[in-house]
Amino acid sequence: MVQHPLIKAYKTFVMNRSYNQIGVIGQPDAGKSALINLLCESKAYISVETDATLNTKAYAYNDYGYLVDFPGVGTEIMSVKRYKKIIQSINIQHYLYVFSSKIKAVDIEMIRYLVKQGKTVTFIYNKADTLIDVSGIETIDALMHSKNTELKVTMKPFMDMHQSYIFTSVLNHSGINTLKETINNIFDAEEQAFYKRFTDAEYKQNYLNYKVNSAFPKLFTPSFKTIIMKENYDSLERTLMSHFKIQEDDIIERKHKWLKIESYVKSFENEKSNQRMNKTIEFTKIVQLLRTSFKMKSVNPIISVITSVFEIGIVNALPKFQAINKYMDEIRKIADDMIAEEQNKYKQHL
Ligand SMILES: Nc1nc2c(ncn2[C@@H]2O[C@H](COP(=O)(O)OP(=O)(O)OP(=O)(O)O)[C@@H](O)[C@H]2O)c(=O)[nH]1
Ligand SMILES: [Mg+2]
Repeated sequence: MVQHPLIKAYKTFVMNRSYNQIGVIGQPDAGKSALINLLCESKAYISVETDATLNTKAYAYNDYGYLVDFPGVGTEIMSVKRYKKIIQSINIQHYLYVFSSKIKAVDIEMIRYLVKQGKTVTFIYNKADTLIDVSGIETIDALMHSKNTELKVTMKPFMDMHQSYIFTSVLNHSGINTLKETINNIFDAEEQAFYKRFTDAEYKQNYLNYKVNSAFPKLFTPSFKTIIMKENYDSLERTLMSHFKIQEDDIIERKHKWLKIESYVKSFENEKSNQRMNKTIEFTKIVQLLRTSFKMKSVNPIISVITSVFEIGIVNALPKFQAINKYMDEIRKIADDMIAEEQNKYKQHL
């Protein structure tokens, strides 16, 4: 089923605040890429946003989750400092830390950093097929046991250490099912959390607030002045509708009482209170309207808007601003209805 653009956009908004990626980091040459290659059916990667794009690649693990391939920690091209920067810029909560040899100082530094950042770390010991005691005295179980002791002793000073390595081998596939289970559990929990957020009333409001706030720079382009001077609001209406990803059909379908910006202007102009208000109050009200309803971050559009207010005259400008504000409110209401309908559909599945 093709999803409505508004719903798609809301989904992306919630997704960007969720965790559908697991980072695969660890020692250089430990087999991180080989593990991902084995675990992910789809070999096609998608690049991760942010400037980490150059260094990381995300591979689809299942319908919900991605495994993100990182370069090895502590190589010449990837200093620990740079590595930390990448981790900071990426929206990943869970990491698999892959070893294939003794724990080194850079590993400890990285893991300590991850823990400090509130990330969860799962320890993998890959190339388990190479765990052989050359003297033939120790069994594989004894070797694994001493590896786990090393891990616990090293990590204990800075994290709750109740986990052991998941021993894996890309060569003979040992431990791969256990690893898959661990990954599935993480993604299942995250997917549940995603749908909880998706169906949350507060998330819907956050999204709509964000849409209202980000409408401002789109409305107040250099042509804005001419538009309101000529009282031709078509393009403003189109901009707002496409910004909220609402189509005429959506409005008609919902039989929403719908007025054009122009009619709102007329009704605001007819309000007696406007004439009674003193000019300072009116001006303050416009600025307030701009600040509260648009919560804009940049100062330039506000200057251009204030300039046009002076040119048009405050008394003339006020009803126009009120009308645009009211129109945006109406669009917001429709978007709110549409998201609420979708939320209810999903709630039945939860
Ligand atoms: N014996 C054995 N070799 C493995 C295993 N996994 C990977 N390798 C080999 O180890 C080498 C490194 O594998 P990669 O997957 O490139 O390692 P990586 O951790 O991604 O390396 P960087 O990205 O450079 O840090 C390759 O030659 C793999 O074939 C394993 O389980 N057992
Ligand atoms: Mg690699």
